Amino acid sequence: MANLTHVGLTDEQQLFRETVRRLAEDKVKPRAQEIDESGEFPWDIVELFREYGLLGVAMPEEYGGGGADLLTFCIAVEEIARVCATSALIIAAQHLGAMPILIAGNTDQKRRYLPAIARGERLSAFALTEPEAGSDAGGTKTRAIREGDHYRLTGSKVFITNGGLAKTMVVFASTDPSQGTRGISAFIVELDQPGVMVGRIEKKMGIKGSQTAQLLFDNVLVDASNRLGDEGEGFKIAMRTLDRTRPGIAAQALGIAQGALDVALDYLYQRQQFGTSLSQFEGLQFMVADMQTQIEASRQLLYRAAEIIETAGFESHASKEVTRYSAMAKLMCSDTAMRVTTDAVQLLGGYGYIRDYPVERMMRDAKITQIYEGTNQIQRLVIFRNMEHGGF
Ligand code: COS
Repeated sequence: MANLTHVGLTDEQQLFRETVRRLAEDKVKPRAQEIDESGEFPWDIVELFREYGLLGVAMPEEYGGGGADLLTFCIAVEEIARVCATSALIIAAQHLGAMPILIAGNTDQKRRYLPAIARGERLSAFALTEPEAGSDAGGTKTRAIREGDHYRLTGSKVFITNGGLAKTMVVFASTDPSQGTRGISAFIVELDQPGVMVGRIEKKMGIKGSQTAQLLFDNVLVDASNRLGDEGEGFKIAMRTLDRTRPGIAAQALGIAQGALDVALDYLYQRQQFGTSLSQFEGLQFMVADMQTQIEASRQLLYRAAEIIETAGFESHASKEVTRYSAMAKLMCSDTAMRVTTDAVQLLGGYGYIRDYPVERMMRDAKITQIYEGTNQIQRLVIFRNMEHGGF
């Protein structure tokens, strides 16, 4: 196995990386192409991750999770994404669905919902995006109207990862449209509640084994005890969630990039043209050197972001540093993934463009990392808004 040592990682984190690398190589990699071609959600991979405790790796031990830090979580996602982006997304999406409950849930809500998610018995989902509220998440039209001790929820959500598969979801809805972002509230909703319906299942360019669905809510009665935080706190809960989960997408992107570089490098040494190995051509050496440099710079930014966010903890109030680093890591890692996978396809030439080699899949998978959990245009906006002016 290649040297997996990285500056700043603890022995435990190094060991964890090696363990996940082995699992990814032995059990996930052989499934990656099949998952992409069939487009079917890989329940066998869910089972595998459940067995290895990867679905709740960074959730608190008291709720059945592995209690690992965010950096360790990122390493898990990175190593799985190196061989299969769809499989890595299963871990990241589970983390995303649980995060609003971890951040804003009361003890009863945490006890009721987190253990099944952390142990991987139930998948979870984060339902924020709507047909007309994508980047403008504050434009949420789904309504939740209070009626006694419950809310009546009506509206629709789109592009929901694990939509229709996740038994537990956090749905964002407006309880007071006159208040804009301050009128949005968050609710824990279960898939089998009357009035919850699964709409379109999207056909996608990449991450094909991941189910992306439209969810419809038709007069769904949600108990008031399932509201997370106070009325009107939903938007901030969503933003604080994304601050803590965008590094997971960055890790997915980083893993895809590393996977593509590893394939390209092997090809460079194996392939002969003009009577010599491709590795002898300086033009290609320069390409690979740039790929490696971009990946390592992205990795260092992501690992630093993970440490900063970990230190801030779940309970902390909005911190400009947390928000900025989270967005910077997501921006840089996903842009790196797109560049590196595109270059990997180029390096493999005709072979890069056909399905026998995994780099065209990696290139298709990389694209979504520049889009979901906030487009990279939104990340730039978030970074600028959270810069310290006049400080260091
Ligand atoms: N943590 C805590 N609070 C935050 C926050 C954060 N990271 N970011 C914003 N807020 C707060 C603001 O402080 C503000 O609070 P007050 O009402 O008390 O002033 C409130 O939230 C509204 O913030 P803002 O005015 O910045 O909201 P905007 O409507 O301008 O939206 C963006 C901000 C664009 C950053 C937000 O809508 C966004 O992140 N969009 C992308 C959504 C996304 O990632 N979608 C993907 C879904 S998951 S696949």
